[in-house]
Amino acid sequence: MKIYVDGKEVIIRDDERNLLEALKNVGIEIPNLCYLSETSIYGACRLCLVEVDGKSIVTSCNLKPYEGMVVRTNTPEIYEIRKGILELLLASHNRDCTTCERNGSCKLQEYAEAFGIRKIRFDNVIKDGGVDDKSPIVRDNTKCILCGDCVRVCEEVQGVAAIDIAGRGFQSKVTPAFGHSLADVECVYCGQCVAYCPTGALSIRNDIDKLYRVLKSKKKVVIGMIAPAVRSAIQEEFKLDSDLFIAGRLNTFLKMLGFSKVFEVPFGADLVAYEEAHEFLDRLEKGEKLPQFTSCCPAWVKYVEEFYPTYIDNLSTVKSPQQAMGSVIKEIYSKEIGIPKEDIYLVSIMPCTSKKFEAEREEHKGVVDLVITTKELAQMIKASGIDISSLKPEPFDKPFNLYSQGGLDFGKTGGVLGTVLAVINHKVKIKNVKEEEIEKGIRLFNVELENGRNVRAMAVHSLGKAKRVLRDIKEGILNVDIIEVMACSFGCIGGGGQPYPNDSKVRQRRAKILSDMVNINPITSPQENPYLMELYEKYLEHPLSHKTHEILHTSYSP
Ligand code: HC0
Ligand code: SF4
Repeated sequence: MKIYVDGKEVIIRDDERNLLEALKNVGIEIPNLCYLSETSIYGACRLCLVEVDGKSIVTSCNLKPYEGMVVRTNTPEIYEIRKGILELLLASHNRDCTTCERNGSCKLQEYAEAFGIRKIRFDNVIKDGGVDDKSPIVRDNTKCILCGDCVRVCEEVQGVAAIDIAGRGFQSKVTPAFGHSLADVECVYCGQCVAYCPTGALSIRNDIDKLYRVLKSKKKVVIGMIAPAVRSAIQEEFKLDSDLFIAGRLNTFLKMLGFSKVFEVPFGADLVAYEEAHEFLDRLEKGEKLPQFTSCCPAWVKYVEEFYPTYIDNLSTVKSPQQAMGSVIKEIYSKEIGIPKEDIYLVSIMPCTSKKFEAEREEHKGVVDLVITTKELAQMIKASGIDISSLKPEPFDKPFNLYSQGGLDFGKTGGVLGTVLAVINHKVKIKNVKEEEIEKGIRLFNVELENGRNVRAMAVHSLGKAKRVLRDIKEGILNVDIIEVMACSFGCIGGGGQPYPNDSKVRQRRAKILSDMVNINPITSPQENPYLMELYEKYLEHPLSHKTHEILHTSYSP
């Protein structure tokens, strides 16, 4: 379709959702603070104004483009209105920008700068509402601009609806029911509300100071482990392109900081997939607790516990790679190196906010001592003044430095399932796999085994899609044997702890970066990981052994 924008002819797709998105797709970014392509259109901020021939000044988020449309996006009138809106927002905004967690990555701050706002004509009246920091997700209502993005993401994308807008007029605020803390409601700490919040109203608990304190005291041996998805995104914080060696550089940095060893969480992913594949084959054989649900995503596990407790037994009892590997380090590796586990301080570096919650769950206490996010690690690098791209990448430490392709692929949707299938293929041989996209976010795999058996496997990303799948299972419409669920869309690469922006477009780019890293690895299945096999031989005996149940398995609470 041909339209005219600021005097220029522009070709846009016929099926664009609205003018705002159509213009974005041809490189014209209309200012806005509340538009998300992932959710319904809300139209709260009124910044996305354009002037259209025959219509005057209108919002572009709810305007369908049509053939021959004549649009002006940046007239002096529009500039003035936008500036006025920003001033009004800032007048009721807590402007402690220098100490804000979102300083430098806040859209409101970015627009205030772009529109040259130096003085605000109105008094600064800050809404009270207090700060809720009882969970890994920190809410500060004094910085909320009521765009509603968090509410829509939580309800429409995640199917949780832990927060809503309550009250009227100036007293309106985003809050969990009855003014509770997020720590006391059904929130699963996926951090997707934070990923899409344009200001500092939602942020992630920052734990860097804790880590510095431990490093400073020198009382503990600090060991780190880096999750798969961190390396797909951290370079964004430094405006660098993808870098195949970034993980090695992160290792070098952590060693310079005082870490004694740094391991690869993808090793833990191999370990989990190996154990979980055997658990699945066992359930399949017995015909019980099917479909088996993966359990490595803590937000998904909490979702099942909160909303579908009758399906708790379907969750794999294998711990997540973070916790399984943490247990191996504390229970086995500590003895190997002759250091009491109490003297080890284990830090995991994750793209995920819910991993902070997972490490603090009662049953996992004392295993992973601290979880920091991709963004927190990037912040530490920035504070050090070190140019990360100039660091020589160092190999990770043995014996947890090898992993299969799938071990790294865990970081994106389908990775866990693919690795479990790779283990099965080593044992039973897979003859054929037919893939079908049921809908965006839900893929079904018909797996034909050489022994004549068929396995129906499913990979789902975002909890809203998981909700649909669970409903279909409950109603008997869907019949599957094993399901991988990752709470964040596109998997961990889109975790709440990843850099901003963290939207679908960025996530797709991260998926490609991770695939490139996966594809250069010659180890195709966990069984080919020599250190993993050695771990079983020396300590764990065999999958589903008494020993693995002690160290690698867990239970859940309704
Ligand atoms: Fe993930 Fe994981 S893949 S959840 O996204 O399973 O956070 O990256 O570390 O534990 O391996 C996150 C990423 C992990 C775990 C692994 C799994
Ligand atoms: Fe909703 Fe996830 Fe945010 Fe909790 S962390 S409020 S579940 S989007």
